Amino acid sequence: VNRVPLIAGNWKMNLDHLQAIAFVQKLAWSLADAKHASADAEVAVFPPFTDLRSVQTLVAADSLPIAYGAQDLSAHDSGAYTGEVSGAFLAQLDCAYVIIGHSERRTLHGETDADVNAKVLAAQRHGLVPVLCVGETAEDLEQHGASAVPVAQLRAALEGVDAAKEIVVAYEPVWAIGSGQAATPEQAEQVAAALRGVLAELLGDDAAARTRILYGGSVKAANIAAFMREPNVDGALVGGASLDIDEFSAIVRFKK
Ligand code: G2H
Repeated sequence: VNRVPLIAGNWKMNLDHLQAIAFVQKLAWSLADAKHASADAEVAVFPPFTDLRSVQTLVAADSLPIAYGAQDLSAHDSGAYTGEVSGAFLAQLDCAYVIIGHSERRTLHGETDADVNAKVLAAQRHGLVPVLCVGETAEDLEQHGASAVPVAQLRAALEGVDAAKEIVVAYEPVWAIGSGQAATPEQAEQVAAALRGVLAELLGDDAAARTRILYGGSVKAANIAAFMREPNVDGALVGGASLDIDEFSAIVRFKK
């Protein structure tokens, strides 16, 4: 199976409205710029909720080759959930993707494996592709090795999931997030291979072969190619380096 690489920029709570618009325009120019090599990857950005409408308008106006999604969604479809955003609303904004279970949500907002599972199911109900984040802390790594916690998180998140619907998995070791200390490509490959094994077991061989597994955690232009050379790594979820247009443009143009 030929998996199209996905380079996803997770802006987190960064870039205000004007910066967001400027960034998407610059990214579109960069992708179209014939002076540079073409990007062989699908490119996606994940702005704050408040800029999804603007990004939708920009992308639709010029049919820009930029996918986008939200950084979170509610597990519920509608109702008395003050401050929450439904997958139905994200679908109306033509979001293709939604990040679910990022370690910052798990750690800072107490999201459990059950919450993450409910959100994955909610995303699929509304036709959104979940970008499901799993990863171990430094303590988990020391106590259980690299794969145990991500594998357990993936199993929990996939409960009741429809194998026919697309899902993206992002392996993000918590110790590598925003730390400048990325995992080695070999570490990422080892866990990605274990995650693909779980996908095969729970969703079947076809779904496992189709599913893109991203690496995330201190990805930058200087290290993206090494990750992409690993057979089970199909792209990257990029945080800090996705906020710099030159850096992100270089990342999406990685050459193995
Ligand atoms: C991990 C990653 C993006 P960074 O959070 O999801 O961020 O690239 O800044 O480590």
